[in-house]
This record gives sequence, structure tokens and C-alpha cells, in this order.
Amino acid sequence: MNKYIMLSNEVKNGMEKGLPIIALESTIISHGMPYPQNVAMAREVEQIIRDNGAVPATIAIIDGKIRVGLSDDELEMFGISKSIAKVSRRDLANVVSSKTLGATTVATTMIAAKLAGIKFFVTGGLGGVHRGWETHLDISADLEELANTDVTVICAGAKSILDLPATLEYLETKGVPVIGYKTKNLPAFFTRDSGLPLALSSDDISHIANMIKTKWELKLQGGVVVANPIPEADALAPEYIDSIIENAVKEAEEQNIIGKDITPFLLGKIVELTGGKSLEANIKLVKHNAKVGAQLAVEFFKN
Ligand code: PSU
Ligand code: MN
Repeated sequence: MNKYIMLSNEVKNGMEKGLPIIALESTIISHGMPYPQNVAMAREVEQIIRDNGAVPATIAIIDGKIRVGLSDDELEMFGISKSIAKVSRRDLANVVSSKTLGATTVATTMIAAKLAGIKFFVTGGLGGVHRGWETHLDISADLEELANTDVTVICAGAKSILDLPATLEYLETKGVPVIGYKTKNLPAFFTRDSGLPLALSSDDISHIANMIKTKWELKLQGGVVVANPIPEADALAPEYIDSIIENAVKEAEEQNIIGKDITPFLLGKIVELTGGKSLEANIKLVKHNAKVGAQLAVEFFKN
């Protein structure tokens, strides 16, 4: 094992027993949701993964180590503290070597998962190509990581804070399969349908597991996205949430928020403008992803 990786006992035992391990990110806790709902979400998601036959491994950087599997107190700390760095690929070596606290994004959670030998990762939404890239280029390192790192990410698509058509095109260029689970179109996080058709879709978990296995056996390096729409009952009305997102994006522009701050700013604004409705939907979709992700990993490692 890489010297910077430190496994929790639960993860270590799970690996020894040959159970499927599911990586979870910590930026969704520290920068993606308010306290205390973030911590409650993190605990519930871990439990759903256990209940579905897999082992949760929430990933974060503590004291010079990439920790794979956090204690209850550590989850609490990442939820409540305001002084945790959001760590993407660029920032990883600095935060590890300076022994400060860091929350992992999709990109760095994939990197850690790969180092620990974990093949599946459940989250809410991906980073992507930001709206307005024509004049101000901003592309999440998540996309490049998906191009390079062999981890499957189960998510609810991406929020339309992003330019979703450009994000899909970028993933196509990089050869990243985006598979709609029980949907022919890309889900848009709070809503089930972005209107953008996907090249790949399946209603059958075992078919998806097989495709992933085949991709890696073909030595096609890089990740896979399994796009799992928010359950019907939890989805928000598209006109409602789209206008909120428009307003949030406008406010970010007015305040000249850029770089790594933009995604957390927009996520926080959306929670504020919806009076918490978006947060409820966000939690529901992550839990649904946890269930589907665990089922997929169990299927993948069968026999
Ligand atoms: N999108 C969400 N919730 C999140 C994030 C994105 O709906 O919490 C977080 C993830 O950690 C993702 C990161 O990897 O934001 C992307 O940030 P950036 O755009 O700066 O790469
Ligand atoms: Mn960016």
C-alpha cells in the first residue's frame, strides 16, 4: 500500500474479507452542504452502503495521511470546521506534505481510491465545464481525472450550474463512458432529465458491471460515470430550480467569485435561495446513489 494511505479498521477488515469497498468524498461534507445535515447525510450514506453488502470508505486528508475510512468524530469534524481546505489534484501534495486538514473532491477521491485499490465511488454530482467558459475558461479537474483514473463514479449527473452539453462533449473527447442507469438522458442532479441524450444506457446492473469489467480488461484507462437520476418523488420542478440556479450564477458573476470557490459558493447560494429544499433533494439523491453504487459493486465482484 502507498505510504500516504491509511486504512480504517473497517476498511481493512472489509478488504481482508474480499468485500466490495465504496469510496466517498469529503468535499461534499465540508463544502457541499451545511452543518449538521452534512454529517447526518455522511453517516446515513455509510449505513446504506453497509446495508447493501459493501463497506463505506469516506476519504479525507488528516495529518499527512490520506485517510480511507473515517471515525464518527472525524466525520463530525469535517462537517463542522470552517478551516478545511478543498483539495483537488493540484492541491493534494501540498496539503499532504504540510499535514493540514483537507477534504477530497471527486478528482482526489478517485486518486485516493486508486492508490487504495478501490474501484467504486459514490457521490452526488460531478464537477464539469462551467457556464461562460467561452470567455472565462473553468473546467473541473474531475473531468481530467475521469479521463485517467480507473474508478467508477456513481452520481446523479451534474448540476446545471455547469454547461452540461459542454461537459458531456468533454467527457466524450476524453473517452469516458457515461452510462445512464434507467435513463436514456443525462440526469441533471435536482431533476431527472437534462434533455441531453446519452450514448449509453442500461436498466440492468449486471450489464453495467460487465461493461466496466470489459473496459478495464481492454486496458482502456480511465473512469466510468454511472448516472443515476434522483428518485421521481424527490425531484424538484425544473422551472423552479433552473431559475434559482440562474440567479445563483448571476450572483457569483457579480461578486466575481472564481476558481475553486465558485462551486461551493453556488451550492451554498442554491440552498439559501430554496430555503433548504435543494438540500433535501441533494441528500435524497446521494442516498439513492449509495444504494445503487453498492449493488453495482457487489455485482461487479460476484464470483
Ligand atoms: N457538485 C455538487 N456537489 C459537490 C461538488 C460538486 O453538486 O459537493 C464538489 C465535489 O467535491 C466536486 C467539486 O468534485 O465540488 C468540484 O469542484 P471544482 O468545480 O472546483 O472542481
Ligand atoms: Mn474550476
